[in-house]
Amino acid sequence: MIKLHHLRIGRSIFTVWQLEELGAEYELEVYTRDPKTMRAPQSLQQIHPLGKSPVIDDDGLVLAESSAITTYLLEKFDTENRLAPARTDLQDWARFTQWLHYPEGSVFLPLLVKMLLMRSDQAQPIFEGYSQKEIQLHFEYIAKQLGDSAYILGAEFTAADFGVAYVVSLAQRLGQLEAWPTLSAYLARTQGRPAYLRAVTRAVE
Ligand SMILES: N[C@@H](CCC(=O)N[C@@H](CS)C(=O)NCC(=O)O)C(=O)O
Repeated sequence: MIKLHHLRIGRSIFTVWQLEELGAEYELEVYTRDPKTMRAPQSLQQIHPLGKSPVIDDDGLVLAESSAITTYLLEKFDTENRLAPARTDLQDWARFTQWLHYPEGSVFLPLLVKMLLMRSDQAQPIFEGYSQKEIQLHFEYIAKQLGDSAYILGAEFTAADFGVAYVVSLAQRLGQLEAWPTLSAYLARTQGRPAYLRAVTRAVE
């Protein structure tokens, strides 16, 4: 059975959610952050050298990186392509792949810079300018892609929504969503899904 090493609070709740959407059987090992440094405990490094979460262990395969985990779980459990387009339509599949990797690859960094600035008591105009400009750029892009659609690739929920919802939820935690009603509504919609609610209950978030 898959074991998910889940660090509270962070992006691995989105992997719990994925396991719930897929109806997979899984076990959770829960870790808590150091309250002073907010870093993961050393014990996570015994699971994977980077000491970060999410990490899954599936019958000896120890896998890190949320998007790689998403891809693996889709290959293993989404045999009927409920959460991702089949590769027979290469263009649809490529579009899906772009949205799968985009949150972690592009949106997370300016949000992380913003988070660090909020924890700092020194003015950092270069970093402040960078993060504000990039957050604006990415949120405009995401809001335009959403348009009137319920989910990032249209009317149907797909696995690309896990990562997008994660960065939007991080933005909400950082107080960056006020100017973005489309993104707030999207977050409420994704987090209202029964599988998300089950994930939060199971992980005691
Ligand atoms: N690129 C990785 C990032 C993993 C990551 O940084 N996870 C955070 C939790 S959101 C973490 O473990 N932080 C604890 C630490 O760095 O000490 C992914 O997508 O899984």
